[in-house]
Amino acid sequence: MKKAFVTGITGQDGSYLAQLLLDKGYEVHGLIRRSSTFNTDRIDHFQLMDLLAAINPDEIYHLGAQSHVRVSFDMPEYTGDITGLGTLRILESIRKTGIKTKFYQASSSEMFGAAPPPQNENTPFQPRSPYAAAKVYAYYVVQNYRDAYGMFATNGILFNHESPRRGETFVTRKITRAATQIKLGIRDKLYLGNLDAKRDWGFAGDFVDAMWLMLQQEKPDDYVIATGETHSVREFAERVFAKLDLDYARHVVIDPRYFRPTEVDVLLGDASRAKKALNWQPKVTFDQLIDMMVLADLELAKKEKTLLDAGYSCANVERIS
Ligand code: F7E
Repeated sequence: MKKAFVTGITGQDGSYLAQLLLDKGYEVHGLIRRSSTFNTDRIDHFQLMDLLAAINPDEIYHLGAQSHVRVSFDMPEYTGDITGLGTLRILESIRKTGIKTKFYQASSSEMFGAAPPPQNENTPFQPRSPYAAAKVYAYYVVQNYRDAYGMFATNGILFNHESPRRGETFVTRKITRAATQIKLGIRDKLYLGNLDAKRDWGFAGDFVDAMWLMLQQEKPDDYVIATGETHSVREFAERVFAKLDLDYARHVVIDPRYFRPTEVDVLLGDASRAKKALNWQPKVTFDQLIDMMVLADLELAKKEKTLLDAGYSCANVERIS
């Protein structure tokens, strides 16, 4: 039985990937963030090494990170530590324990930043946030460990990927949550930042297939994973509200709090290498993704509505408004 070790297993991608691996018969181990107040910095790397030596996984998927771009401007050092150095810590633990494992690094399209679209594996990085800079660092460290120590280490450069399990502070989920609550009369406004930013949005469930495929290859390489379509935040909002027979312009309010000191204007991925080498392509279309998210959040909003009508207060309604 193959064994996998997944960091960030409680996140959106971690949950889809764990499901995929379990379906394939893997024994799956996961690492989650611990909310301990003890200072364990000096021994944490031992714990990681002990863990890796004990599990001896065939594959490691490193998805754990501080992954919110806006938050990285408020917490740049923490982001550099977790998102950048976190990757180095795992690679070092692999090297020192000498386990033979394949390693997947969750690299990001944010690394392309200001580079004009379309972006592929040969596009030079122009990071536009502390998050993106940390991911660039991790990307090069992965390549270095591959070259220096012959490790099977790959970078999956994933463009934005969403689902009903997406965190509620990312723009797609923020929109589907709010629009469905507005539909049910739970709230009236949605506060957003830059509506003109364009993203290549795919379905997270499709994208984790690509992660697994990368580790089944004979040789390690780096791959862009994207849909090859780009849409603005405005268009996403417009379509979500329209599905609910609502006009986004009546409910969306621009709030400067959500603007970023430097923005990534357009991301549009060219995943032809992955298509050719991995035989991977996305299955879920942009419209299907929106349908899936709206449907799931409509169910959630209905439950909230029932609770509110019964006199319960609903923390979530306050929190994301
Ligand atoms: O923003 C704009 C915002 O936070 C998308 C992460 O998974 O994908 C994600 O990073 C766009 C940006 O994702 C709001 O300015 C407008 O242009 O959903 P997002 P992201 O920054 O693209 C990449 C691939 C990753 O690697 C990251 O880990 O939407 N936008 N108004 C807003 N964004 C947010 N969050 N909230 C707003 O109110």
